[in-house]
Amino acid sequence: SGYNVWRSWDEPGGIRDELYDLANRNPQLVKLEVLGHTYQGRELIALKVTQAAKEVPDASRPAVLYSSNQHAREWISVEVNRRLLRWYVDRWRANDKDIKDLLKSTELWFVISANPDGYQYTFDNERLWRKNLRDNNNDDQITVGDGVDPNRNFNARFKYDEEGSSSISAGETYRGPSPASEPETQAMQGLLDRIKPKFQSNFHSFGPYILYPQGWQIGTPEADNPIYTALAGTDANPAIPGFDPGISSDELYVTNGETTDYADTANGTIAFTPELNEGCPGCGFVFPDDEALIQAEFEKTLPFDLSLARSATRPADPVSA
Ligand code: 0X9
Ligand code: ZN
Repeated sequence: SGYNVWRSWDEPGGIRDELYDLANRNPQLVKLEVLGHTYQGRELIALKVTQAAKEVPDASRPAVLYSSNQHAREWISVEVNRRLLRWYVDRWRANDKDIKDLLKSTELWFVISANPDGYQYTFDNERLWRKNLRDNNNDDQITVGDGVDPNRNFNARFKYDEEGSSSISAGETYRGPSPASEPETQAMQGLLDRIKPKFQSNFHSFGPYILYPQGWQIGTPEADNPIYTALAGTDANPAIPGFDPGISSDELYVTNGETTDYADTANGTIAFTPELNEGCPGCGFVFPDDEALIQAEFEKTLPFDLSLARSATRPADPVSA
């Protein structure tokens, strides 16, 4: 791809290949599942990571879901989540007792690219593409007016108002024609309903924030669940250093049809949206192609990510980062 660190979905040795490779090399720990297919036919892939992954039925152990790349251009979310996946596999392979015990009691799920069509498009065509590749006007080509925002298409307060999502197909927050109309949404929403994770971390950029439901609320909402503050931390002591924790509608802006609102409302999943850093002042969605900076962003989030996994067997009394 011409980058030092970033890799596209399709390229040989790219993200898709890596996921298959990881599953093939670790059959006792990793199970790869194809949840569905995108408009352009790419696989929507989830990995389950747990001891004897292929023998134990899905959702037989308390689950945590780590998801990323709903928004095509947010490459840092792919790298942070991919490194987290590898970190668990490496610790398990190194016989780290703590992680081995964790992976006997808990199942970790990873969706590294929730929007592989859009992700590939940011490599091949338009670096700042956000949405999926629905052909809104059915002209058999992708142009500026196409795409649905995957993070406005969920079946939670879908279309609640025009502030939190757009009716205009060319809009960056176009919600799509109906709740879960998109293959990407069906895959994620279906997975959430099936495994009913105790916790979800849905990585986005850019912040730094740790956002949590409900995102649809207008005005000054109150936290409805103290577990959120216990895990995200406080302004003075955030679970990820330098990040700003808060209710998403209050901290950032209002959304509807949003993933973590769905996860929380439908299944009681405690679901966070870490908005990762931009990597340099003014970089925005274009995090620098710099190994040290990318690795540092991953390491910064690791204690928070781990706290979710460690809390899965005791969700009412979580272990903070
Ligand atoms: O708008 C989004 O979907 C997320 N921000 S991003 O810049 N990555 O596009 C935020 C979603 C969190 N929910 C709310 N802010 N309500
Ligand atoms: Zn995003």
